[in-house]
Amino acid sequence: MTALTIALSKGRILEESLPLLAKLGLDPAGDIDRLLRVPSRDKAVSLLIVRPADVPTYVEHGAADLGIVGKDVLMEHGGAALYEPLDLGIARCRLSVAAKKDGPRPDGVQRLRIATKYPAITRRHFAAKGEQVEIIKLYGSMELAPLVGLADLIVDLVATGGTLKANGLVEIETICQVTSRMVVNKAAMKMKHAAIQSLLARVAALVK
Ligand code: PRT
Ligand code: MG
Repeated sequence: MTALTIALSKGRILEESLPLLAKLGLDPAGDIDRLLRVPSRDKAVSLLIVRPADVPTYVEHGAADLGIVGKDVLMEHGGAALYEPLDLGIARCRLSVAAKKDGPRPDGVQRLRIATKYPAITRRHFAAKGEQVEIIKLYGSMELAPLVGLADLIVDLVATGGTLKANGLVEIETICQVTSRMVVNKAAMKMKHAAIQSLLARVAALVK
């Protein structure tokens, strides 16, 4: 039996991954609220519970063979060092640009200030439109930035739109759709080919 390690994104992606893991017989056999490494019901598979933004790092370096992570995180991190064979269709949302509803349209401003957790995606997006922007990196609660004059716009994830609305913000542009993906370490894909392919086939059958 080939041992496999899967890095899971703690938080909402983990919540949405649990039903899938259960169907695969890989549900955590331990307290996922406390433990950072838990065995799964299948003795050959262990699970790492890590911050979403750290999943690509664990998988790239081979500390985990596979991972479950949002497309937003992959795009920001740069996914070239990983395989991304499967879209799991979970934790669905979109990455959007938003502005203050009543505020003056920030058109014609010399250099827009954009608050975001996604500086690389934001820079690429505006550069592709020929716009130079000032990026203000935040780690959360981006919605606050325009309200207090920290930024003209934000780039953030939107699901229902409820958070934007509650803060008097409106979506002005969608950058991309986001779902969670299964990623695989490149060396593991060769060395543990049979075990990984069989797992991927079982996952694919569940999400198709
Ligand atoms: O704690 P840490 O900072 O490490 O991670 P985190 O807080 O980013 O984790 P968590 O649990 O929020 O999960 C983040 C991942 O879930 C993202 O990388 C996405 O792939 C996915 N995801 C899916 C979302 C959302 N939907 C989502 N709606 N992540 C965040 N949101 C937030 C959004 O930032 C905004 O504040 O929810 C709010 C908007 O939701 P609505 O429904 O009001 O539009
Ligand atoms: Mg968080």
